[in-house]
Amino acid sequence: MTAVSLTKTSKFLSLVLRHEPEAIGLTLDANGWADIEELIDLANASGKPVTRALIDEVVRDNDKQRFAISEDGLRIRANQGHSIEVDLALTALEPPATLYHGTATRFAKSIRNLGLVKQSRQHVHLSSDQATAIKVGSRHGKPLVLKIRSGEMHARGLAFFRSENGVWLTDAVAAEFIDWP
Ligand code: HQG
Repeated sequence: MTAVSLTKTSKFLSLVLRHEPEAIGLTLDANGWADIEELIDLANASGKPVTRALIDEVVRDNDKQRFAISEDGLRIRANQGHSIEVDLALTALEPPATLYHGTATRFAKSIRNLGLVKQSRQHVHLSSDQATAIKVGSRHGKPLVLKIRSGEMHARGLAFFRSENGVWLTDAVAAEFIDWP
């Protein structure tokens, strides 16, 4: 399969599995799973040429492992990044002492005032390494990497989760837990 069709399919899956299943009339269950056959039928009916082989390839080769297929092979969901409410049934975990958040310099002032807030997503996303944080931040402009004192937050009772694809998630990060470069 060409890289272009894989990227297009990945973007399409992100749209319907994280943000707008209704765009093709799809329904997700409470845990964010969609029936793969139904997704393919609805996608094709709305003019998106998606096949099972293409989906399997995207899930297998996706650089960030954005999607997971259920053990029975019948269902698919996004591992994180939802704006619609789904329960990923993640277990709270102790985070490393430090995590990183990649953002853009233009958000600095507001972050200093408000801390990190989840905006349209279900969580604030944090990375375990700086290189990933730079990539995440670059999507928004000139990257700015903030160090988050996650160990201290956890000690204060704030919950952390890690998605299937290794992204750390938390509800919010108060300004006091952020170290600036
Ligand atoms: C910023 C991608 C102003 C925040 C990535 C970020 C990630 C504030 C933006 C995943 C703020 C939200 C998520 C405040 C936070 N004032 N700006 N108080 N608090 N922000 O896209 O973390 O490729 O919703 O810094 O790899 O950039 O989609 O979140 O810049 O894992 O799989 O508000 O999306 O994954 O932007 O990215 P986003 P994000 P995928």
